[in-house]
Amino acid sequence: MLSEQTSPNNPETNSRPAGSAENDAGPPTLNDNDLLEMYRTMVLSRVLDQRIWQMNRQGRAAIVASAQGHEAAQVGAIRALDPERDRFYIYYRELTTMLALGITPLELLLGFLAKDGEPLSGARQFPLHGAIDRQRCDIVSFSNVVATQLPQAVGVALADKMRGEKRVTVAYFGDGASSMGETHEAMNFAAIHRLPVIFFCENNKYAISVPLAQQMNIESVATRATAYGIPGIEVNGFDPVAVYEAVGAAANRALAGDGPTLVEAVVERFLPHTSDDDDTRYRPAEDLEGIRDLDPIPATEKLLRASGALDDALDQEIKSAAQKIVNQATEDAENAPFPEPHDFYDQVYAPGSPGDQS
Ligand SMILES: Cc1ncc(C[n+]2csc(CCOP(=O)(O)OP(=O)(O)O)c2C)c(N)n1
Repeated sequence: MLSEQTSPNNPETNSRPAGSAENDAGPPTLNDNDLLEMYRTMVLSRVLDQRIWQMNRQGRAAIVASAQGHEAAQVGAIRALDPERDRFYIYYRELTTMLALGITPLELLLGFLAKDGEPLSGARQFPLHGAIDRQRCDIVSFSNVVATQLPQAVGVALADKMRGEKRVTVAYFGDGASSMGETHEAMNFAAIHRLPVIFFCENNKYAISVPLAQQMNIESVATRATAYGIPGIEVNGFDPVAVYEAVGAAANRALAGDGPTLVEAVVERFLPHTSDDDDTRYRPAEDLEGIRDLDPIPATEKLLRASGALDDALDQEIKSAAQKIVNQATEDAENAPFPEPHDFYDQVYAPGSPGDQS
């Protein structure tokens, strides 16, 4: 099923190449059941995100960078990848990505409440930071210093190429991060060595309070790809199918040895930068009203209803199941203990290494 939506930056097409792709074979076509599953994840992500935001306002949860508005882009990208094979160098706004990779709402909430059992850092880091190892899937987020994850992703992709391992590494980042020096170095190096990397930019048009026009003299982040001689694809990030197709083609290129691709998913940030930010100081209220009309969750619901894959009863079931899962996870996370002081270094030093104090 193909979406009727068009790109906010480019009303002509859903995706637009800025460079040339030698191997632009797309991924398998999605059917209604695939889209229904993606819709479930998007609904769950929205309910969980709203809960975390609410708990922050009640003083119960730490800082949160909301993924509201980014759900379709994140779920579409993961659908085109293989959680067991690929590597995910995420940034702080990846709640839907984490759910789509199989991290549970409880595990995510444990991080926001700094409770024991959180899988990325043992709840010793900023929420969604740390790493999960290969036994589950390779998720890495060492810090929120903007753009540092790009050279890290490129380094690990180089290692995979040298070892002859067939994996795709995805580096996630925002439009603001695309203006950083690390981004230039990472894309340049990955292009020269034809590394199996997807640079996945979620362009929500703001870097905290700085709008796009004040961080770059171009309209589309994807056009940066031309400078490195790699394909750059701008895609409507409110359309999960369009994102799936763009990322699937990029993954095929990477696995075929044709090198990196820059995929720019154009999205909107529905909430302030983080729960510590007040966007009323820099963002006009009308701007927010307009973008809410493009919300990808009702849009996907509409598509599924139009194709007959979703009716009132099923939609109700999906929405109440999400609410139930999040309610249970909230209760379990609140009842979970805080970590013990003695295992503070467990996530820092490898067992048996000089710093190991276990
Ligand atoms: C090197 C560096 N400079 C500044 C910051 C403060 N900072 C945190 S997030 C952010 C904006 C990033 O915007 P963008 O990359 O567009 O991602 P978004 O948060 O909009 O998803 C900034 C400037 C930082 N973390 N690291």
